Amino acid sequence: MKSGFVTILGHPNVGKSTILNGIINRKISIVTDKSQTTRNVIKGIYRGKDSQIIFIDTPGIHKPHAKLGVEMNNMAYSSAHEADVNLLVVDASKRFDESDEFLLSHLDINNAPLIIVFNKIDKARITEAEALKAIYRQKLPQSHFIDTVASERFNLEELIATVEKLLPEGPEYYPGNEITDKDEVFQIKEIIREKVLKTLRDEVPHSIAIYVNNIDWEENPLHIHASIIVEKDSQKGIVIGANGKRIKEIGLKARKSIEKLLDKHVYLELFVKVQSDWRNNDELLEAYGYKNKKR
Ligand SMILES: Nc1nc2c(ncn2[C@@H]2O[C@H](COP(=O)(O)OP(=O)(O)OP(=O)(O)O)[C@@H](O)[C@H]2O)c(=O)[nH]1
Ligand SMILES: [Mg+2]
Repeated sequence: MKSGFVTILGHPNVGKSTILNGIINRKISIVTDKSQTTRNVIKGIYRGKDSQIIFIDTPGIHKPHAKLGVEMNNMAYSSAHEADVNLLVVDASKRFDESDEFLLSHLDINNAPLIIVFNKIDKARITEAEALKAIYRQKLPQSHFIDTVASERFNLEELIATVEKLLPEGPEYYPGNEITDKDEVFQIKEIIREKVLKTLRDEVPHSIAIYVNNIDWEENPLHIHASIIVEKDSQKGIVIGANGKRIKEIGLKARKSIEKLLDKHVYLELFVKVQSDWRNNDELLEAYGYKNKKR
């Protein structure tokens, strides 16, 4: 069988997680309209007729402003280095600029085949998309090209077929039927974070982390006690909202999604906690699950 590891790389907000979810046909990586939504490496296991492909969603590569961003970029770089095939996802509706140069100069693809995925072609003008492709063709002449609209699942089958052709013969890395490497606690945290991101605007989302204090798996309803971490008192007020309205809304939406995930009734208790400058604190980065393990 054809098998291997395929890393999904690119800038924030280009549609990497949407591609992963579309390929696996389940929402295993959260998606929002905000940049830097994904903060971890998330595997999705695709099983074809005669293939097994482990797609790896990564945080969007960007110029980091805090240690968290450095960790996030490093997760993407090291996943790229270890892949059998890499996907570089670009937003086809955007022009090539210095941030793309930054990304290309940092890419460490270790000679693995590269597919450049021109996503969001629904938003792009044909002439501009062609100009963008000409630039990539010149900079990365060995790479393969494909157009997609991940949010509509357009051309994802084609993308999978292209990957299959480039993969080596190999073993079935995951013989069971799991579709992701992430456990339920991780998924619960991500659901809560997604609801916070979708409820808040502007700069606050980047300052948020979720910490699960306790889950009582024996209780019915299942009792989850989690904290929304922010960096400043003012952000705490924003998350809570007037008369606690916003945190109630976050809690309600998160509870419904978690119940769907676990197929159980859930009692979700949310607290907001200030941890100043946690994004630059090694210990807290580790506690919140954002520290790279040394390989
Ligand atoms: N119009 C359009 N929107 C898309 C397409 N694919 C994804 N989106 C939207 O683009 C936004 C970002 O998608 P994500 O999948 O979260 O992007 P990402 O690359 O994972 O972003 P980070 O996790 O921040 O690195 C979301 O609002 C998606 O719904 C597409 O093909 N066309
Ligand atoms: Mg993402």
